[in-house]
Amino acid sequence: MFDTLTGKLQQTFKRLRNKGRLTEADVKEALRDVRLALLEADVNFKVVREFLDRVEERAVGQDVLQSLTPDQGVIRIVRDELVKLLGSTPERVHMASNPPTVIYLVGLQGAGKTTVAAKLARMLRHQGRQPLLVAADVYRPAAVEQLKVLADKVPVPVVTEPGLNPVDLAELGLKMSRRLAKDVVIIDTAGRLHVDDVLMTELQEMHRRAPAHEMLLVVDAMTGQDAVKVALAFKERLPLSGVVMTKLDGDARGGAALSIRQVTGLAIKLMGSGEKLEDLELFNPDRMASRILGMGDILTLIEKAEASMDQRDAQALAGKIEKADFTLDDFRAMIEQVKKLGPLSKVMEMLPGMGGQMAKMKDQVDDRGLVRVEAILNSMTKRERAKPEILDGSRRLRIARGSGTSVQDVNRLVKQFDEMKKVMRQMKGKKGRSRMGRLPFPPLG
Ligand SMILES: Nc1nc2c(ncn2[C@@H]2O[C@H](COP(=O)(O)OP(=O)(O)OP(=O)(O)O)[C@@H](O)[C@H]2O)c(=O)[nH]1
Ligand SMILES: [Mg+2]
Repeated sequence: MFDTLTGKLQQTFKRLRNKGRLTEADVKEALRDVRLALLEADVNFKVVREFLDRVEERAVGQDVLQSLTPDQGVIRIVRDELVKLLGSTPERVHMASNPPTVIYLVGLQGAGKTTVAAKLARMLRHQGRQPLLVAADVYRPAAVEQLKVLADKVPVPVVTEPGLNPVDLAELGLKMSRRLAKDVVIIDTAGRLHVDDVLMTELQEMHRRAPAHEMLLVVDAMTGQDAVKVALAFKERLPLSGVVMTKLDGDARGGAALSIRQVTGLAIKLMGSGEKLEDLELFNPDRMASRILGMGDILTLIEKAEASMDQRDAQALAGKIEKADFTLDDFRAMIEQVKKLGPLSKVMEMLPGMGGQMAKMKDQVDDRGLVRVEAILNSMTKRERAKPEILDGSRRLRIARGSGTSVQDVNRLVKQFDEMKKVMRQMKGKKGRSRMGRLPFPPLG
């Protein structure tokens, strides 16, 4: 996410750090680099100017320059202002006090509306809600089928009715939700190539007959400032309540995410970070600023771990780690858990210091390492996993053959495992570890 921007900002701050004492001129020079980085990232020029004015006013003050760590003072100010740029506090998708909550997803062709509809249904289901999808894109031939396929995976029911127009479909969706006792109606609407009058009039009519509690504009982060223009045009005609920014996993430059709030006043409420159904996150300005500055996003990572882990498994595992009574079988279970967090490259992106320059490294860790470790573990017998000390030369050779790896690979794994156990023994009894401390990462193979 925003690798180029993050890399540039990190370089700038590194130069600042290497200077020790800072003069006003040093800070101004650094801020010129920040300006360039933001402009290259396609952030709206007016937003950039106002942002830097605010940062500069605070950063060249004597209290910053004469502090013991002026570089950190400057970085903190940039971070603060970035958070403000992104909207300060997270804004949620509101639920109606009197259900069903009606949520419209609107936007241009290919922005990600249909995908977001299914992702949002999944997220709401995980929160204990009962969503219903309405396939109101009757223009693109395969649109209804696409939504149904995604909805089946959630799973969540879809309202469709051949021959009905979008306005009638929205109304039918509302009626069906009452009949089926669903508390959220998510309406997937048709996209257009450009903002056009027919579409806007139709959406207005839908809203008149089945009023929206949330009308979310879905925009593609890769389209940069165009996304901002689209948002302005939609906002003129429709009561938008927020933005869903998609494709933040791609090599978007950051311009759309960093400008849309300032230019349109619309809050980003959700973000899409991949093609899979679980790749939808609540947008959090504070965490996003940290990610942009390469400071990582440990909080999101912990939340993901907690959401994807079976609590009982996690506790049992933690108990074993605490007692240093940990076998290769447990190790295998742990790898399963880590895999649920998503591809390793994505996990690494959320670790501090992994943005920018370090981002190159993340291309080198891939999930093949994990797959190899798993293959080796699967080729062992249950007894071998429970008592790795019985792994002699001939057993290791058999395991290597069985897993399509080499004896060296097997040796390395056993050695890494021994080392992990050693660490666990050292940790044994130590209290007050962080939650992440209970989740040591397996070797990458
Ligand atoms: N990488 C990535 N791809 C996404 C994301 N969201 C959507 N996509 C992909 O973008 C393409 C278009 O998504 P759709 O959900 O069909 O977009 P739409 O707005 O419904 O498009 P129309 O119905 O044609 O207007 C699909 O191939 C999706 O898989 C995302 O967050 N990341
Ligand atoms: Mg669609």
